[in-house]
Amino acid sequence: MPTSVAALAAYQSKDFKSDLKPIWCPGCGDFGVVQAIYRALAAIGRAPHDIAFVSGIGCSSRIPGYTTAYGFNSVHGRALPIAQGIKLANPDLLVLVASGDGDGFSIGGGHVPHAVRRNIDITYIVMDNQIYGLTKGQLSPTSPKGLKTVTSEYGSLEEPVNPLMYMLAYGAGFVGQGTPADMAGLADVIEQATRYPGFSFVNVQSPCVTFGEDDDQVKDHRANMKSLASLGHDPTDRLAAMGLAQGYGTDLHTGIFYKNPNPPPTFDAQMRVRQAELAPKALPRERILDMFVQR
Ligand SMILES: Cc1ncc(C[n+]2csc(CCOP(=O)(O)OP(=O)(O)O)c2C)c(N)n1
Ligand code: SF4
Repeated sequence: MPTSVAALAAYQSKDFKSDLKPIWCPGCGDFGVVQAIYRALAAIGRAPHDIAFVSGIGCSSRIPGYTTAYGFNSVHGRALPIAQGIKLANPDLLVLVASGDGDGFSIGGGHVPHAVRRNIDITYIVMDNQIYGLTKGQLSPTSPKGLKTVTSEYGSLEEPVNPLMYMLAYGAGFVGQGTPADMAGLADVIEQATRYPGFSFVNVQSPCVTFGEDDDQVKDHRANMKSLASLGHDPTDRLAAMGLAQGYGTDLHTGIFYKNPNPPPTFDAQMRVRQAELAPKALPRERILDMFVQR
């Protein structure tokens, strides 16, 4: 749905900025990501109190606190189940999740396929800085092979996870990527992901300037990024998306890898239908309370 003039007039980026001052290291990519999120939310035009923003634990997981939406800086690796619960409890909320690559693909990795296949309408934004930032620079699941960190003194021997392939292979209906080096492009991908009716994923190459591979990553991104649109990529072609996603780690493709042109019904929508069907047969309130009374 195109951004309506009324929605643009209703909210501006500053309406989503909280009074908390970010405590990220100067130059951290997450500064740019939160700005892109403000822009995307303003374009969507929903009120801050209509939005729930959930995160796990990590530098990136501070993001909800820097917005005026309802926020829940929860438990390391558990943002997805909490966000799904919130959406099911109140399907009218717009639910976003902020995570790090460690939070999302290491400790929380087991939740990812189930969130994708369940297809609850939430947007999962992962700040993929290829390192554990908050805990001072340990190897993460997306760290490149050979990376020297405090837990890989002689260089990592492990192949990194490819988050783009991961999500496409699990069947995510929307998979995009961006970088704070292209703020407008990143805001657009986040906006489109949020508008997608179903589980959507945005991988953000958000540099950790303190523990990352080098501290000039934003400059490198600017020099090397290539928009998928400029390559003529058709975002409805899932196999072509997988082909391009294989470049993760070497190519910096930005934009939409895949957007299902025929989104299937979401879990939350199906649940509403089921509830409506079952409503006449629902147990009376007294009977339900009775079931929970200790005997
Ligand atoms: C159950 C649990 N295990 C470990 C930790 C320690 N811990 C906090 S954040 C973190 C990793 C942070 O890395 P990432 O998720 O990539 O986020 P970043 O800080 O890089 O944004 C770890 C291991 C924790 N808080 N809770
Ligand atoms: S440690 Fe890295 S990810 Fe964390 S705030 Fe500093 S630069 Fe950002």
